[in-house]
Amino acid sequence: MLKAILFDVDGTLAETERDGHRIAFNQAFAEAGLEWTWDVDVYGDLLAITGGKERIRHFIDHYQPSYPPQANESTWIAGLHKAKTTHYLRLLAEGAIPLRPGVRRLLDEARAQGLRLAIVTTTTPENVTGLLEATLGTESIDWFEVIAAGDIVPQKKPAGDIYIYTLAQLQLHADQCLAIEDSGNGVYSAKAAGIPVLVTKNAYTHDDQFTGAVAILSDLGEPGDAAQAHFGLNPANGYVDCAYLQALVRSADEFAL
Ligand code: XBP
Ligand code: MG
Repeated sequence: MLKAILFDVDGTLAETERDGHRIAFNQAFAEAGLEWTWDVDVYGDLLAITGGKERIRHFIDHYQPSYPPQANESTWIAGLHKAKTTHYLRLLAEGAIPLRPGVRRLLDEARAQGLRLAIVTTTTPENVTGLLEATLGTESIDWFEVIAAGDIVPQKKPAGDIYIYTLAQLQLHADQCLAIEDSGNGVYSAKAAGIPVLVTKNAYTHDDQFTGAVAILSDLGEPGDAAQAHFGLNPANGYVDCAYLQALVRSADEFAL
């Protein structure tokens, strides 16, 4: 029986990457006097690496091999990432990043039905509260019993750490929960914790491997604006509601890839 919905953030609650994080990284690079610009395509490749600090280091190692190593590079990267977060929070506060279709509707229904809610993300905790405040209002932060984010676990997605941590915080079993994710890394992470996963794809993750997902949709859908089912159970109403999520959990074994 479904007890809790575990929401990924970037790409799932909102399309934060192309016009949010990517812009903020570029603004931080320019501010630091670096001639690095992550265009839409390069950023799409870099999204294979989760975590902004890890992504910067990967970029240096694989795209800027001649870049002079900084004394204490980790501290330097952390400082650059902190600047990026400041730019990203400003973009959020300016209302640059709306929620994806169906997110607000599903959150409202889940709360009305007494389902427990959690956030399970690789992004920095301030980015989560910044997105929630900008799109749902400050009080929405309290809708989520757990906000598991960023460096709170030793290994980020695709490792299962962040989902295992969230189950422990909720004191629930994996089969009492359902994760909603957008990426292959996210599916891998939730599956590593034994949690059934619903995927809502986006432009950046369209060609990811979602092995193990119980269903793959274009988005959560809205009344009058149906979600497209790419794999697994098709939402009876054309959009994801709590009854659909309950059906997914009940039949998770039957529909998994
Ligand atoms: C997506 C990520 C994050 C963001 C950038 O997280 O991998 O690293 O791209 O945020 P998820 P930070 O899909 O798990 O929400 O720069 O704060 O890491
Ligand atoms: Mg994501």
